[in-house]
Amino acid sequence: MKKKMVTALLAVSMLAGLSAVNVMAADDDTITVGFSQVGAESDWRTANTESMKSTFSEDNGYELIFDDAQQKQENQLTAIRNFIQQEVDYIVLAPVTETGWDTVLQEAKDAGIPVIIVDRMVDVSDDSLYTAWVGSNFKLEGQKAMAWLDAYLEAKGRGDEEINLVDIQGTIGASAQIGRTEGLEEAAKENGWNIVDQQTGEFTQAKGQEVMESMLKKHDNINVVYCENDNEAFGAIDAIEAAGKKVGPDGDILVMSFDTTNAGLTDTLSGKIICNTECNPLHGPRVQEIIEKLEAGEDVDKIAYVDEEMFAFDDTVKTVTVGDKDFDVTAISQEIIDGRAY
Ligand code: GYE
Repeated sequence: MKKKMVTALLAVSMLAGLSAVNVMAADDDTITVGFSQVGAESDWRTANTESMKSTFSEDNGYELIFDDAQQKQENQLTAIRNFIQQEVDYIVLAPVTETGWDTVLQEAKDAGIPVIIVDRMVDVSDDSLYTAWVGSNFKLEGQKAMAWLDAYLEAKGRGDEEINLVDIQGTIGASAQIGRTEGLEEAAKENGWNIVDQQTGEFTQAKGQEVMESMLKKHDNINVVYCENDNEAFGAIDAIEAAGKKVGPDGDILVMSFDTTNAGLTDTLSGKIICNTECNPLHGPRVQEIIEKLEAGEDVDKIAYVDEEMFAFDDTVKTVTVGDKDFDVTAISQEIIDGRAY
């Protein structure tokens, strides 16, 4: 760990007549974590960053080197190489997209630095290039959302209607996009729904709005907008309302979303977002647990999925089934929103 710094501190402390042993001990206890974060594109991401920063605090015995890659993989590659040079104890990577990590993760492995992947996955030829991954089952999220839509339309007597969906996708190539898009496409096929348009909104409100505006100009028959995160939904809702259409249970268009951030659930309470499938961003303590186990020489799970909930505007649909598993759907209330951590 930061050998040059320890040497420098030793020299200074010896000159000052301090105990070199104390300096060594203090430095040895601190665990240095380099965290390469995707960016700050969404409310989800902000909550994720806060979770990491509050967990890997000085008070908790960590030194966190935080790098915001501004949604660019090349920035993440640079950050990881800097972490290796700084001889951090652990590298934590929230990868923007799945591919393109083999070389830099091999460099980390050669340097003997364990890499923990959070949130989205990496697609590497050799799984030993990372120690552990923790995040969400994005395909399952999409499947749950679609099972909800199927049950909702059925309950509203619209089971036999022609249904036209548009998909505002996340960052193309990100696990959250890949899984949620897959969940939608498979369900559309099964149920005979039309996906009339599909474009990326880059997980941002501004792009979500822009994409929705262009879709509304091209199609006058949209029944459902499937937004792959809350911020895209905020932009889409603005665009729909600006075009003179109404969102919500009694409106022209149903907006669906993922993340269940505070603002997202507030829009769910009003029905602007009809169904919101949780994606939990509070990964700080989960990564900390992995690091603590590694420090203690214990085994860690290679892959760990987080349990997630579902919220809807009302209780029309109380449970959904995906495969052989049932998932509860909670009708959102202000009390629930106030009691949540993000
Ligand atoms: O849904 C979105 C964020 O990868 C799960 O990234 C994450 C996604 C999340 O920008 O809001």
